[in-house]
Amino acid sequence: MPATNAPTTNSQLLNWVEEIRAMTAPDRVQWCDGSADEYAAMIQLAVDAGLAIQLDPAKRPNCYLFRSDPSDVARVENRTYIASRTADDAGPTNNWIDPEALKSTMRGLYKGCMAGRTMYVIPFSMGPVGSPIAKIGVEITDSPYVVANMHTMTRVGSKVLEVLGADGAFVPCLHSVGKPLAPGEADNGVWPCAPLDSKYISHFPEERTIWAYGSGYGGNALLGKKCLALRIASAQARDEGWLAEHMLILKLTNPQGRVHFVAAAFPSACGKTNLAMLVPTVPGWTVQTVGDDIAWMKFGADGRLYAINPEHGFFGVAPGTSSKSNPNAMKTIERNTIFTNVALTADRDIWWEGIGYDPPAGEVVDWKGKSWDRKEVAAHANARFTAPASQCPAIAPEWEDPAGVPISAILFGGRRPGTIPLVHQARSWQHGVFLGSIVGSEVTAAALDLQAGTVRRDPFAMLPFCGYHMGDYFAHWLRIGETPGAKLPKIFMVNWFRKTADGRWLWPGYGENSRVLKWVFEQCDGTGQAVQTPIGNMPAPGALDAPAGVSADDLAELLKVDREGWQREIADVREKHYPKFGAKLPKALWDELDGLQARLA
Ligand code: GTP
Ligand code: SPV
Ligand code: MN
Repeated sequence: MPATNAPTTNSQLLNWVEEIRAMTAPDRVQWCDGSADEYAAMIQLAVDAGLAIQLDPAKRPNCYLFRSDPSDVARVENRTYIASRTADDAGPTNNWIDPEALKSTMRGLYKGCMAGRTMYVIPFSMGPVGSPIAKIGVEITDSPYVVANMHTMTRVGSKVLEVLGADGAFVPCLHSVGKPLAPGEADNGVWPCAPLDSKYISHFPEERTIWAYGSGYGGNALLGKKCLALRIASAQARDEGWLAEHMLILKLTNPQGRVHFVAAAFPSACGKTNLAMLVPTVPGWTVQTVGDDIAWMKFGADGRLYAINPEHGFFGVAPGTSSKSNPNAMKTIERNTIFTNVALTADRDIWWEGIGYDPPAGEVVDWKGKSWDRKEVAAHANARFTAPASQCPAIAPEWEDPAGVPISAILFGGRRPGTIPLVHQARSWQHGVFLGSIVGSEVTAAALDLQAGTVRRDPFAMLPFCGYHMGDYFAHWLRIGETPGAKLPKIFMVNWFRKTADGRWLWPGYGENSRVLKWVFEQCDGTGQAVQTPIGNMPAPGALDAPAGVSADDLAELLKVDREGWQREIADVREKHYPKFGAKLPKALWDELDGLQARLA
């Protein structure tokens, strides 16, 4: 069946759809229009296939629970490929396979892989439809779960095809769960996916093309997010002089009504959603959300960096989300939300570790679909909610402004039990790039194949998301700082995750992080009280007051320069981290490392 009834005359798109149809052999092709009816139909298909459960509509209207296969619960970093023409363009931190060899392997997998299924064609926009910074992608998938999630996470629909027109360009995003159905076979309650070693999340940066196979989960399958808006967009941003980053964007307003916008890069499951939706404990201050995961930043005519959130929803970590830690997220997910791998209560509601209350009486069904034994976790550590950004009570009025918001400060951070203080400010853009380049974090459950808890370097929180050689990426950031007429954001490093030797959190985090945001704001305004230290500016004594439960000693520990810790940090960067990048590690960063060492001596 050629692409009849196709709602487009774009011949490139029509040809591509036909090529993929012929290769994957679906039973039928359906062009998605992004309508509420279509969303409902996708959910109904999943319910009928035993893959989704409706939650109590009185408590949680239009909300559904999905349980994925235990082998398919997070991004798979060691099955993710940057297949640029040469291995050197992918660099030492990406997996590389020759693009022709990879395509040949994957064509073998794709052959007939949609048998028994419908092939959906999803035209979507990252960024407001028609905005000059938005990018159009078209995802082909055989998963109704993916279609429904794409409705929430991106802007899907006929309007996108109108903007695309007869000859507009789009990023082709091919996805299959990799589980063809034999005649008469149905999913029958079993989450469809392929075994780990035939999963591929592949990127062809020069061609701006994505091929994903075998996983139905999150960033592996919702291809607008990490694949397009970060890996492909980062390569495009390098070529065109802008930035595609793993950053939240928030609007910070002081009691006098003055505003600064802040972007922050923390590795996966290290607090972006929580900071973006924060309810300040400091009286009179307000935080509003522009985005919680991705920022595209370009210079405006005034020389400032303007950021847009290319997404349309939140794919947020469920465990740890409570009315106390993140009331805005809890309100966002009251309706129209897909929950994946959380626990189900007897009253047909959701539950997870750290939700802030005990489950009601009766059986709790864990994320694997078994009666919860109360020994293992009820919700998977990377269980997530998919909810429309527009439902967030704290959403900033500017969140869909195609012009973006001017960024005053950029924060870098990660989970570091020691050494890295609560906050310090880079001495310059170049020093800030150095701080971004050495970001380290304890690994979280957001990636399937890594040992949670060990510290790894995750430069700019982009290690799994940079679509090219990370040494070139550092150089790109340095070049951005040399843009003539640029009024650059100030750069800070923060760490909410300090622990005592006996494992107690030194800092309460969440809403109390507003104390740090206040100091950042004041540094941007020139009214902050700071002391110069060998590592950069830090809050002067009294400039940042301790929240309840944080003793003066704790605060001193949080804000001290740990010279021994930094010596170990420098040695690790010098011996293990920077050498990975070889000749592509910009000399300016070695200079920053030497400078830091000299100042600490
Ligand atoms: P991705 O969506 O994977 O990119 O993650 P994210 O960076 O948006 O992380 P998120 O805000 O969802 O937080 C992940 C986990 O960290 C949750 O379990 C949070 O409860 C916890 N967390 C977030 N902020 C803080 C904080 O300030 N302190 C502490 N101790 N935990 C936090
Ligand atoms: C992350 O892992 O950083 C996420 C979730 O934001 S996923 O979209 O699955 O990559
Ligand atoms: Mn993320």
